[in-house]
Amino acid sequence: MLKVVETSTREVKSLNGLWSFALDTDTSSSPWESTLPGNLECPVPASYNDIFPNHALREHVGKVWYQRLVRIPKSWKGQRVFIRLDSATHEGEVYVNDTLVVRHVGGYTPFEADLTEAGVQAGEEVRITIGVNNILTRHSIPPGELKENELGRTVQVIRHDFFNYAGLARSVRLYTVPAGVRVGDVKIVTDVEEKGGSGTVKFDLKVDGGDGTVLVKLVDRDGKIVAASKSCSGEMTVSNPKLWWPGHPYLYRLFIKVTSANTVVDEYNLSVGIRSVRVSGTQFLINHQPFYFKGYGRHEDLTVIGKGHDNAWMVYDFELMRWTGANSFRTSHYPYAEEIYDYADRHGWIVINEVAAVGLNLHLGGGIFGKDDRVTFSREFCDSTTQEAHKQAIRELIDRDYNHPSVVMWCITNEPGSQEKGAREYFQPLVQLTKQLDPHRPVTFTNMGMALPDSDEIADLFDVIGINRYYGWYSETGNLELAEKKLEEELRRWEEKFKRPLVICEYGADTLAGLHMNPAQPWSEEYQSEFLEMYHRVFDRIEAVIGEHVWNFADFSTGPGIIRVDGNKKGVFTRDRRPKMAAHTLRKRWGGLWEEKGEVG
Ligand code: GCB
Repeated sequence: MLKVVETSTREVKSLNGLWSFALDTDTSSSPWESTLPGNLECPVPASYNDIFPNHALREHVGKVWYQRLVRIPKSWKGQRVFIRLDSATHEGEVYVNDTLVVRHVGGYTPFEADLTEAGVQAGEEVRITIGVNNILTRHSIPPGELKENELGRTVQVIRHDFFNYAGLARSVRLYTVPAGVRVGDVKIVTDVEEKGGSGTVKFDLKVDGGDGTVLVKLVDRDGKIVAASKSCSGEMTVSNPKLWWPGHPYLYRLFIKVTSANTVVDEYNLSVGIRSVRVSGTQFLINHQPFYFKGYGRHEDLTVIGKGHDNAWMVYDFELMRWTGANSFRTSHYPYAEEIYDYADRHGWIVINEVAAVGLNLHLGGGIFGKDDRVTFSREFCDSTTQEAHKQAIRELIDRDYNHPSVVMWCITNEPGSQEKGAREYFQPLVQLTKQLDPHRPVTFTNMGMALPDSDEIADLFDVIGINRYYGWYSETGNLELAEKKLEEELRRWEEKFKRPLVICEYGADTLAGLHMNPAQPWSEEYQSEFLEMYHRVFDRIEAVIGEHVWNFADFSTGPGIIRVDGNKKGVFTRDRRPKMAAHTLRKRWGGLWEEKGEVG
């Protein structure tokens, strides 16, 4: 699916703003046929849960409805008009007047519908109604289950440690494409010669709606054409390219023009960063140089708007990460808003891009999710239908984010029950699919503490092993001396057995901002700092460790639970982004504020 851009042949209209809003329990069986009842309004983009100080809305299980009247611009006559939702969590259905135009399952990837096919005319006013369902089942990604409680009420059981925010948390837009011949898709792969000297940009264009002549130009930031082609697919060589480096990105632009009967019928363009990514032995190489990941596991999580995308907070978060000296992050535990990857491309951030496959694990420790006697990868929980949904989530993520230079690796699951019977059968086809869809990027997963080097069934399938560990927190609580010994012993076993790069994708301790203790005790700012310092000592002793992502960048909202006080408090920053002592500890280690040297075309 093409990213939405404005060009001489394509226009965009944002539908962000206030929409009428109602719960399914308050609406008729076909709410799209008339005006929604009541007078609630909900902003888009935003999760709806925290907008209303009301249990019924915050803990709603099922569908909600958004509705608004939209005028299709008169000037759009003769164009094809699409509606595009950047996400609807976890399932969306869109009606234009009384017609269902699209239904989509999967809460963190975009979908769209051709409104022209539904008979929509330029100049007309239409009623757009969007149903959004937040239910997670064992066949969804992420999986969950519905249960009935003793009051006969349906409750949503989730198996992940973040609040089940839902709604339209990202942009909704209308856009046009030419009615006839037009660019349908474009995929870019770049590479860099080992000795420098030249780079290559492979491109693969799809032209829809008939035959046209194509012109593809790669242009540098001064507007100079550095390579051009008249084919739909091919490889362009750029001599002495300006490379896209972490912290020092350079973006070219690829301009695509489609001509038919001597007239330009479509124009499209996108940014291209020339860089290579490879794994060699225990190293992760970007442009043939070893790269060390410093940064965070994060969440899309803000007060009031939940997982809503907001540009002010986005820039602030990137600036805070840069202030600590971080160079990278993981989109734990789902694909983030597209604006975040565009920003990362322009500012040289490295992204480990994660599929929303979290909670494929019935036996996770820590007491967070309770006890369960079932086998995770079996007919009882994650079965072949779940696996199909998981494949679809991988396809949609790779399709959406293939062209981002910032994305260096796909993470196809977080902390599955990878020591369990059936895990290998479940994951092998998923790794295969990922590599088939993108043979150029390494694939990883994050392993959890119950699947050790000798019991994990899947680690050898991956190019890089992501490891989440909590010695000194969930075990050896308060005893960093013993935690240090155990952590080192275990990491050495991973290194010896798998001889490939290890990225520590999570390590952290819940910390109450403002709580100080001497000597340091769990929950205090001192303990979080000493905990991180202990992990860093161990990482520095182990060659295969090529990255450290602290859990978490900021405190975040979770479901209720006896080990969560107003959410998860492992943030280096509070939920409103005030630094804890750990932020200063990380600045010392990571070098603090780095200078931005981006050159963006
Ligand atoms: C984990 C999970 C993450 C949790 C974290 C914690 O291993 O991957 O989602 O939030 O632990 O704090 O318990």
